[in-house]
Amino acid sequence: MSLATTYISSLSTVLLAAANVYAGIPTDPIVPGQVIVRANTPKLLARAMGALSTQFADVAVMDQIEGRPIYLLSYGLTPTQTPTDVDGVITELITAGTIPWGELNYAGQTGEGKTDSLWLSGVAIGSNAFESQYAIPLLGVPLAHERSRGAGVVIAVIDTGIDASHPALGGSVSTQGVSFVDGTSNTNDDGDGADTDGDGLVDEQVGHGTFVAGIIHLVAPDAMLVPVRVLDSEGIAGNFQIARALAWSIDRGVHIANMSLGEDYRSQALEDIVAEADAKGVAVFGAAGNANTDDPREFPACDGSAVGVAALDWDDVKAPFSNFGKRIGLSAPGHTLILEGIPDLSKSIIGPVPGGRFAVWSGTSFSTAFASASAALVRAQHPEWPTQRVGAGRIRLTLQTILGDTGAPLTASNPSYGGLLGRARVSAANAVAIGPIAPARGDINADGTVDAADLSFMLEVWGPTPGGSRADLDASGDVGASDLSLLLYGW
Ligand SMILES: [Ca+2]
Ligand SMILES: [Ca+2]
Ligand SMILES: [Ca+2]
Ligand SMILES: [Ca+2]
Repeated sequence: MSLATTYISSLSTVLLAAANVYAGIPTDPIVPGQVIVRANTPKLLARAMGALSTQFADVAVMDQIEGRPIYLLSYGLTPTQTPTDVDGVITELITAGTIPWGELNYAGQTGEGKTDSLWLSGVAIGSNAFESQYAIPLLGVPLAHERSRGAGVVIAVIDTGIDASHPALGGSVSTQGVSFVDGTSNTNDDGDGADTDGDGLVDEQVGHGTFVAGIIHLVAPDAMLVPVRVLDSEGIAGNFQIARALAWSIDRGVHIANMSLGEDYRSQALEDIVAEADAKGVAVFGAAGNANTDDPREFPACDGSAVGVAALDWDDVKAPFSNFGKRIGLSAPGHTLILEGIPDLSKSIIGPVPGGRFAVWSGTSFSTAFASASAALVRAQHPEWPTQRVGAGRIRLTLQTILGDTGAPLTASNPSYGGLLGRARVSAANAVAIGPIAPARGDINADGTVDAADLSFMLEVWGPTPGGSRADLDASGDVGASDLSLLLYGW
């Protein structure tokens, strides 16, 4: 399915039940002619479509979030109708109890795409600069690696795709990702040569997912990354597809979902799936946004079931662009110093971009990657989760609490933002200092050695494991020969 290529702005009222009071006015564009509804039975869906058909032409089901009764409906508009005319019908359907909610399909996007922030590459920016960027010693990553490298943790990178061939990603990208962009299975971080959002920039967010993945891999080198391509080459997707991408990640058995994107419309579709993720032990990390504001809020960052991440500079001072607010969970580095067009590489966020290159960039997308990867290091220390004490529904909160309690305090460096940048700036070293040493890759039963017991566990679950398994060492969705060779490598 291709996304609508034209967008219109609207200050429409939100189409939620009255209990959901929104804190600001959404500025993200509506995808016209599309409405999302939850209809819990086929009969109720038919009733909702019937009601829509009394006022709109060609009402049809375009798509469904797999396994959930959440539908994307299309409808035709006459020249005198506007997309928000659907509002009245939705309100009636909610009042009648036919559907619990319905909403227009707004677009979400990368914070960087929203502010036309582009990555900057150059010959001087190489792998050495990448590996030694300021955030690495600041977070104590080398020390953290003595206790955890993220083995056994699977992270969904819900983004523009990943260039898995980039040397900086070193075999960490699963071959079995998914694309919701163009109906293909292509998860590469590719452009299409077209300026589909009409902002004058062609493919301005190509490289975003690769850059984010590179940061995650640098911090959590033994974690496996699953490319979940949902943002187009402009960095945009409708919130139906964003929610669907997270639902797919849950079903795929990931532990962490990195969502370096946001929408300032509070989508109930996304909120439902974020709540499901949290209940099932999938920790969602969302970018705070790059508009230096707390209103309107960005979602999923400000969803109470997700971890919102703001961006700081090299001195733990809030990045000028970073959003803030009481709903933000954590902060992490995300600011690059550029003077007269030249980046100061000692004060830069550096990541891989397609074509084997490296670039500098600024944004809360990247602070989100540092935070989610630090969480992956902690998650790897606890292969026993969920347990009775840390049930699935407490995993996200436990990770957030550990990172918040062990991080660097921010009030002294940010006196004007007390309590508005999350609990702390993440410290990977401090976060893993309090838990056990994480098992190595291949130590499936987490007893400290890779041996016959792990092999026998692997052989027991040999074959497809679509919902995830600790024996699926390369996060390919099945346990097979490549997992066996990784296990033997660590023997
Ligand atoms: Ca564009
Ligand atoms: Ca494009
Ligand atoms: Ca073992
Ligand atoms: Ca496998």
